[in-house]
Amino acid sequence: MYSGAPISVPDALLHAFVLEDAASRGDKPALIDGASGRTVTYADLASGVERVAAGLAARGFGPGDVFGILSPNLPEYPIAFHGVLRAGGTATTMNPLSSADELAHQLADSGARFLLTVPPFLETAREAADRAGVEEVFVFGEASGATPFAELMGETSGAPDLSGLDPREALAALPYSSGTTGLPKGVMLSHRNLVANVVQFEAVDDATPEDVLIAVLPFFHIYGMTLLVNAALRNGQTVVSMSRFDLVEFLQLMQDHKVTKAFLVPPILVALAKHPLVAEYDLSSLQRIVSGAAPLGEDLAGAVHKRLGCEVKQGYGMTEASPVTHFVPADVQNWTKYGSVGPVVAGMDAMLVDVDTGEEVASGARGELWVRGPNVMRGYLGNDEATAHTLDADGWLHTGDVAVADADGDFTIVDRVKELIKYKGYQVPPAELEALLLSHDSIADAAVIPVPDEEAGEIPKAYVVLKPDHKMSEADVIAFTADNIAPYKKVRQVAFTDQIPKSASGKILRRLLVAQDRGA
Ligand code: 4UV
Repeated sequence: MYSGAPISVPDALLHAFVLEDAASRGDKPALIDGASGRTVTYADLASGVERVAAGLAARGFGPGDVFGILSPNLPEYPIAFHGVLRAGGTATTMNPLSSADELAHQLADSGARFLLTVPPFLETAREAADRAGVEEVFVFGEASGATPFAELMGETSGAPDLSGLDPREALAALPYSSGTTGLPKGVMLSHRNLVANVVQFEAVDDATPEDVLIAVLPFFHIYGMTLLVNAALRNGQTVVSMSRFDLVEFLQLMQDHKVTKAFLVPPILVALAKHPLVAEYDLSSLQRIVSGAAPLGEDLAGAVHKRLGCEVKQGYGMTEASPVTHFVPADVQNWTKYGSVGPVVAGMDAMLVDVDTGEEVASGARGELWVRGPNVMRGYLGNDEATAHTLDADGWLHTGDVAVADADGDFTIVDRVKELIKYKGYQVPPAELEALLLSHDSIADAAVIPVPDEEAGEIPKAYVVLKPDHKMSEADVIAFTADNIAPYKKVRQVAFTDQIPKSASGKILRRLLVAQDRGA
């Protein structure tokens, strides 16, 4: 077993912990909209959160209630997120690329009472909200058919007394993750889980209020939520937000705002290593790039370091762990173990376990990574079976990732035993695509596996069995998935076959299919 240094987690609610020093930071910019330069100061943030909470309380929203946020990164996003928490409620953060079906599922499953979106997504949001029985839809700005977010912020006082709320029990966030198997599920993260992960991250980070971060990773995903919203705002950093990735805009913002630290995913490092435009910008302020959410090639990391001259380090985590469990500490100099995600963070235990026997493996051997600590979720919402499958009685979270640890206690992720596909760091659950494919009139059976891809990391490939006398082309299958789910989840390769390999109990033999595909 590997154990991080002990930590003490304050008994605080997340918004109170994150915003502890916000009001006293006054006019210092907390968030800047990359596209327009619109700024939310720390004072705006502190007062905005109180106003949102007061407006929600006036609408009878409070502890036990869920609020959906469906928005790209905007400087006001953290005001909404922490405002919901300050009202005693839970935020379920949603991927803006989702289809109406996906949104309706998340809204209904989480029992969301309210939904906040932006005008361009309102039509899809409204459809999903109506289907899921959401009571009121808000928009940043204005659009017909929704209440302006500004209306929620009309009251300056009236935020409730939350002294009765237990940070260990109350849920702060409910992001969705497919975990090791099946469809996306609500990950119950308590205030304590998320406070703990900020403390754990701070123990390995060297944040200062002089730091400027670029927020190109989405705030709705746990990587952005914890590092770019919670840790950054707790530490008085300035966050430059981007609502979508565009390489030119990204480079321009890094240069103009003198960004010091960048949390990224491997596909952006591919662009930084290779794209000719990168040479035209002055990125000398950049001290460190952290890559996470998907495997980072050693050569790629080395190439980025060589080209930009900044540190390149990795973090590793998952939604179910709030998310950070491994991180290369900021105080480690001249780090060149580019393939490694570093040691387990403070306050956590980690163990590598033989997948077949459940026994701890010998030092240096591969095993499934299990982690345990105060940042591990309370469970999946309304799904005890999936919770029991992932969290064991001793509190170990079975990550579904295979890792090795070296003599220094630095871990390297080498494989994945769970079903998940990661497209550019985004979750693509094969079970969701398989269920969709099976709903097509011409498809008798289907299985979806990851195929390596240089830019995206992995892409989903469908093996499809057609019904007798039915015809579909590869393009038909791809178009059918593209029409029904978020664009990043669509099937990108198709193979037609006579039979999907399955176990006696009917489970798809994914490893066999992957091996056959690699040999094909
Ligand atoms: O649940 P999720 O979508 O969560 C994430 C979280 C990424 C983070 C978190 C904290 C960090 O400091 C950081 O750098 C990145 O993506 O997906 C979880 C799965 O993503 C894969 C792995 O399969 C997880 O179970 N994954 C995440 N980070 C890495 C990774 C990595 N560095 N290398 C390989 N796979």
